Amino acid sequence: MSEQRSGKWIMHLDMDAFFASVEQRDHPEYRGRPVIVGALPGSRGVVATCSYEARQFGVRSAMPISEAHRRCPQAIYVRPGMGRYADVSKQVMTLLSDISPVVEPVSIDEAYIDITGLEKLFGTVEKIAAMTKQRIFEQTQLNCSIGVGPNRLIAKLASEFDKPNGLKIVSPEQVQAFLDPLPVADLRGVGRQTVKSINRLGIFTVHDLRRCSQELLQQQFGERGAQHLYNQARGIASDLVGQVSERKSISKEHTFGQDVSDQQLIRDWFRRLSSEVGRSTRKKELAGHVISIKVRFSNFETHTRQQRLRTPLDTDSTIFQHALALFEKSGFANRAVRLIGVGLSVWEAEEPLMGDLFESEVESQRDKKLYSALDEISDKFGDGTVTLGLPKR
Ligand code: TTP
Ligand code: MG
Repeated sequence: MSEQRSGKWIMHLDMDAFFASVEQRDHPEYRGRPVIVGALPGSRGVVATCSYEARQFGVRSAMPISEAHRRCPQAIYVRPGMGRYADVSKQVMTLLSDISPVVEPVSIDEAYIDITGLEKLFGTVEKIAAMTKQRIFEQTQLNCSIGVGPNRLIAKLASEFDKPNGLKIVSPEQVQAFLDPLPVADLRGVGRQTVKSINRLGIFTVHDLRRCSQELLQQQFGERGAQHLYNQARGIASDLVGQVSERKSISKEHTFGQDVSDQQLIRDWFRRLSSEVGRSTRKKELAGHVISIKVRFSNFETHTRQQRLRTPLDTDSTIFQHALALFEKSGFANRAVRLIGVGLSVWEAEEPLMGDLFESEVESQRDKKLYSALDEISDKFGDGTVTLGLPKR
């Protein structure tokens, strides 16, 4: 089964209820019970994630903890133990790279793996997926869901399809039949607002979407948005898997003439460097997945800090906000600095940044226009000629 004569096999793996499962593993008394990881009841924070037992009560990631507590007061509430989660994540990623040399971690509990050609080594793709699940379980006592398909989109949808503890293979011949009954909300970059506008057109499933003319989609979602939906409805997507490479890191740095402790000045330079990084990123039609900062103190001691992002960045203000937050969080803020830098590690955006775009369509379209106008002016007159009025902190 699942013989694929040409083309690729991409596997997507995502741990089930990740933080909550680690807690249940480490605290046997939590097993089989609703566990909510995140803020504690009585605070103003949110749910990071919750066990599947808690999901039955309607609790979800990012829900205010007060709402979660209303829905499920009997749950066990725990604060995240990031160190332990990061250790497990490392274990899982290492194990994946023992199976294939081409692994792309996309978040703490999720990765794409190119398993093309590994059949000779391990047997069918079904066997490879089952072996991966088994190895992960043996090493971590945790379940994951795996999807395999001819490209990233199908692999990702397949892993979501069969959650939790799922294993779903979609061969190239099965792609259309797999996609057609799915609700459009399952597609990438289709947020709540987009679903509403699509539903208004009488489109509910991928099958409906496929029958919709490209003109109509273009009228509604612009050329890029329409193309993205059109492609997804037909299972057309990138099959490239790769680690974020240094080569594709865009960074800018500034050395001060003399050591600087003025926080406002440092902030202004972070803002300026962020704009430069943003501009280069947009020019290349890329989006950043890891943001980094570099700080050199007067004694030449140099530090870097980086953070993987849940949502790709390409606007000056978001790059600036993340860079500054990293700086402030790192406790560097009260020392005199000699150099600062901002960097984004990027890879080709496999899809336009539609999640953001469609959530507030008008605003994002305006932002895009504004940014491309700013980019043009800066190209003509040099860096730093114009910057946006970025939020003051
Ligand atoms: P997800 O893989 O999105 O969620 P999950 O693993 O908890 O559950 P699922 O079985 O549906 O995959 O995210 C992985 C971890 O990232 C999750 O365990 C906690 C963290 N996270 C947050 O902190 N905030 C969020 O809003 C989300 C979605 C996840
Ligand atoms: Mg997960």
